[in-house]
Amino acid sequence: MRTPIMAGNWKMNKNPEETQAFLDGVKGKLPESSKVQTVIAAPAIDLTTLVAGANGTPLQTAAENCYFEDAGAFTGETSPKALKDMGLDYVVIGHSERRGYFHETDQDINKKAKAILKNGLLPIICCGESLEQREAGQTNDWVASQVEAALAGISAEDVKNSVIAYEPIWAIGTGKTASADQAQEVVAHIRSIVAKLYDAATADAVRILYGGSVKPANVKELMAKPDIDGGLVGGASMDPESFVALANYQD
Ligand code: G2H
Repeated sequence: MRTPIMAGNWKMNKNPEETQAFLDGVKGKLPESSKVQTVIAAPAIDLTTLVAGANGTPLQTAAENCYFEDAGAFTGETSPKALKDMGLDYVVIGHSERRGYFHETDQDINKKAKAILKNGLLPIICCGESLEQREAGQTNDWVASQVEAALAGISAEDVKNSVIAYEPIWAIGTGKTASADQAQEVVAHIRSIVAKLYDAATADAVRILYGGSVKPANVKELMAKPDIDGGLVGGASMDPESFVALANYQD
């Protein structure tokens, strides 16, 4: 049995003061982590506030990116070791916005995943196809190649604890959600790729989220699908009431 995860991804939104207001808004309203794990991924400048406010609550914390070296002359980058020292739980890597706007490659994402795991954090590895790729019938092959590259050289044990997020680029921030059937189809395909690369036990354990315009109105239908283990939610994760509704989708 895989524990569901509802993860917010604030992207480049909110300052520390707004982060604190969000934490005050969700306080006491999130499910126990044995029922649904809740995670917020926030900008680096908000992480001190986020970690302090989440301490002692079920909320877990994530960075939205990091570098693959622990320290050194890498101006402007964030150390995975420092994130671990601060008390973070997860790091989102390979989001299509990072791949697209900041030219991150599959190789970068693989190095980041290894650095994150080495430091005792867990990666949330994003993958997903563009509209052109979907229309050309390339979705499954493309997503498989992204997952295979991201996981290269990572042990089955580490993969079992990691999280993969399927985010079709055409559904991100557009209001256009993939239908629950479309999401299930690709998420099941990703699980079959993990089974091929590792084994059935690893594929059975890894949590695979869907992301792309998830909101309280569509979360139940998505979460009813057998292979979808949660959501990576942008726009609808920023308002405390909306995030509380998403986290309590089972009620
Ligand atoms: C996809 C998602 C969060 P949104 O990027 O990762 O954003 O829910 O706004 O489509």
